[in-house]
Amino acid sequence: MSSRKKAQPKLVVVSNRLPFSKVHDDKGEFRWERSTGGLITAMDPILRSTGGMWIGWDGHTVSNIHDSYAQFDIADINSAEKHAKGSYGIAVVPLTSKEYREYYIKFSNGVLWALFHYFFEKSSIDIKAWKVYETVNKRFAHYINDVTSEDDIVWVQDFHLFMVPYFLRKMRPESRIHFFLHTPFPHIDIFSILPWQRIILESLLCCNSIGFHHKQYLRNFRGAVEAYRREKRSSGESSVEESVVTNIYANPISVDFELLDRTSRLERVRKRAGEIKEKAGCSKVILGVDRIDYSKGIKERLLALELMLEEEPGLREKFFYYQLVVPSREELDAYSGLKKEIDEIIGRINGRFSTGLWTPVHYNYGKLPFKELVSFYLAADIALVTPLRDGMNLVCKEFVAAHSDEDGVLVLSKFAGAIAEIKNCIAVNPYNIEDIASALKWSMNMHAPERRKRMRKMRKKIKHNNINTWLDRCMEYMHDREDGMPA
Ligand code: GDG
Repeated sequence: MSSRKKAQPKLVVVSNRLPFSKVHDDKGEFRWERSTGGLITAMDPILRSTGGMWIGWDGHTVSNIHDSYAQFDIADINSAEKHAKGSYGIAVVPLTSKEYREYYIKFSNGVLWALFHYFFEKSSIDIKAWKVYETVNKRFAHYINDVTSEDDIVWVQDFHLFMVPYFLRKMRPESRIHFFLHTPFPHIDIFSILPWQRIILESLLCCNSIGFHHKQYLRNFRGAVEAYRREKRSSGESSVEESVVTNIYANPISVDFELLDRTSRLERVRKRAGEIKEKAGCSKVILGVDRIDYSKGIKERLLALELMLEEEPGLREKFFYYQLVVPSREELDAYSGLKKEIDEIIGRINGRFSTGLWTPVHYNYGKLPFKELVSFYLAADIALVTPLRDGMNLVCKEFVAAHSDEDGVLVLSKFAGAIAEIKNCIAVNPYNIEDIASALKWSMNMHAPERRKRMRKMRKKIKHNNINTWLDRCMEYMHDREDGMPA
C-alpha cells in the first residue's frame, strides 16, 4: 500500500463501487469502463475541481488482496480522462470472490437491501455473511486511514458501508466523517428485525452528518436512535457515540437537468425519438426503465397493463409499451427468478393480445447508451415509474428533464422518494394494479393543455432541484452543523 498525504484538506468520496469498473475485453485484457449514475455525475466535477479522491472497489475480484490495493490518478485511466479538465485520485479496495459473494451479494443485497425496502420476507439473516461484511468494512476504513490525511473530509456512501464510520472513528477521533444513505431508512418495526441494528446505529452515530433522501427516512432513523438510547439508559450502559454530535438532514438527490435537457435537443436524439415513435405505429408510447429488482414493481406494472387490455378492448392497438431492463445482481435467486417471471408475463400478454400488426409489450434486457436512453425518454408519451419502494428514483426525474418538448405524463408510485417533490405526476399505489390501470387510462386520454401544464411544472421543479443543488446542500450540511437537525 502506498500512501498519499496532502496538507490541504480534500473531499474523499467512499462508495462500494468506483466511478470506473475494470472489465475484460475479448482478448482477456482489462480496460476501464465508466459507470453511469447520479452519484458520479454529481461528484466527478467537484472532485476534479478540488483535487479530491474516490475510494472504492473496481468491480474485479482478486485472489490475493495484499498485492491488489492500488492508487493512481483518474487521468491515468485513459486518454479521454487525461484530456479532461482537473483530476482526482482513485484508490482501489480489493475484494476476493468469496468476499464479493458474502459482503456484496449476500449481506448488502440479500439482507440489507431487502429489509430497507420493506421486503423482510426476502431478507435472510446470515451471520457468516455479516462477519465478511464487517471484515470488508474494516478494510475500507483502514485503507481510508492509510491514504488520506486526518484533515480530509470523508464522505461514505450507502448501505454497503454502514460499518466504515465505526472502524474509522476508532482510528480518527477528531476527523470529519459523513454518511449519505441512498435507500429508504425503514420504520423501526422493520429495522429492529436486523440483529445488528445497534452496532449499525452506533456506527452511523460516529458520523458528523448523515443525509437521507426523504424526511420520512430521517424520522424513521430518529425513531430508531431514540429507542436505542432508551434501551441504553434503562440498562445503565454508556454509549460509544456520545462524543460526536451528529447532524441529520433530508436532501433529495436529483439528476443533471441541464445535460438531459441539452441532450434531448440534439438533432440526432430528436430524430431517433421520432424513429421510435414511428416504429411503434400507435398513438401512444409508454415507457418503463428499471434496473431489474423486485423493489421496482415491474411485475405488478405488467399485470396492470394486462388488466387494462382485458377491461378496455378499445385501447388495443392504441399504445406500445417499451420495458427497458438493466441487468443487476443476477447471482441472487430473487433476481434471476424475477427475470423468468417477467419473461413469462410478457410472453403471456403478447400471446393473448397481439394482432397481426401489433404487439403490446416490447422488452429490452441490457444497458442502452446514454443518448439512446434519452431518445426513449423523449419518445415516450407516458412514463410508468411504479416502484413498490424506492429511496428516490432517478428515472422519473430523467424522463421529466428529457422532455424539452414540454409534453408527457408521469405516472409515479407513492412509495418512491421522488413523490415528495414531484406534485404534478399521477400518483399511484404500485401494489394496486387497478389503480395503475386506471392512471394509465387517464394518462392516455389526458388533453394536451393539461399534459403540458403538468410537465412544465415538473420541469421547473427538477430544473431548480438538480444534482448540483443536491450536492451544494449536502456540503452545507456537512460544514454547518447548526443548520441541520441534531440526532
Ligand atoms: C439507487 C436507489 C436512488 C437505467 N437503464 C439504463 C440506464 N439506467 C440508469 C438510469 C438511472 C439509473 O440507471 C437508475 O437509477 P434509480 O434511481 O432509478 O435506481 P437505483 O439504481 O436503484 O438507484 C434509488 C439512487 O440510488 C440514487 O440515490 O434514486 O432510489 O435505489 O440513472 O438512467 N442508464 C443507461 N442505460 C440504460 O439502459 N445509460
